[in-house]
Amino acid sequence: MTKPIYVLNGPNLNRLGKREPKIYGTTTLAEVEAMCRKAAGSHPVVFRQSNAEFEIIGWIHEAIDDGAGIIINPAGLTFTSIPILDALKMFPGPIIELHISNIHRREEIYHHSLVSKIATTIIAGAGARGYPLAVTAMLGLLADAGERIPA
Ligand code: DHK
Repeated sequence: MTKPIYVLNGPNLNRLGKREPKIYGTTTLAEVEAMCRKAAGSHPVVFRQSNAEFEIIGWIHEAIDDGAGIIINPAGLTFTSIPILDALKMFPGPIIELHISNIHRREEIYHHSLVSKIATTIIAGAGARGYPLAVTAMLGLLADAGERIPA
């Protein structure tokens, strides 16, 4: 059984498409999910979004037991959530931190990611295209680690 790639999204990302389009673009979260599934091909994907920290932590715990890799855009929780960092520290597989915008070109409050302290790699500033990019990178990381990647 191929363990899925978990794609987890934090607060306000449910509003993609309408949320500050000059920063986040006009792609909706549903369209992002479709992009991820297309990029994953036959590899299973669990795609979720929540505005609640506890739900994201619960999904990380689920991934610890059942997931191959985690792609996470914690959104605003990126900079504040030690519980999310602590949960990610328990995950044995690759972690890709993802941001639609380049957080380092934005206001100071967005410059200090807690998640970067554990992430295998970081993708920021590629817009919504960063998501399929992250899935492709994750498939490569899993292949490198010897995880079975369907042809
Ligand atoms: C999304 C958010 O909601 C912000 O809080 C982050 C991130 C940036 C993004 O670019 O995807 O700072």
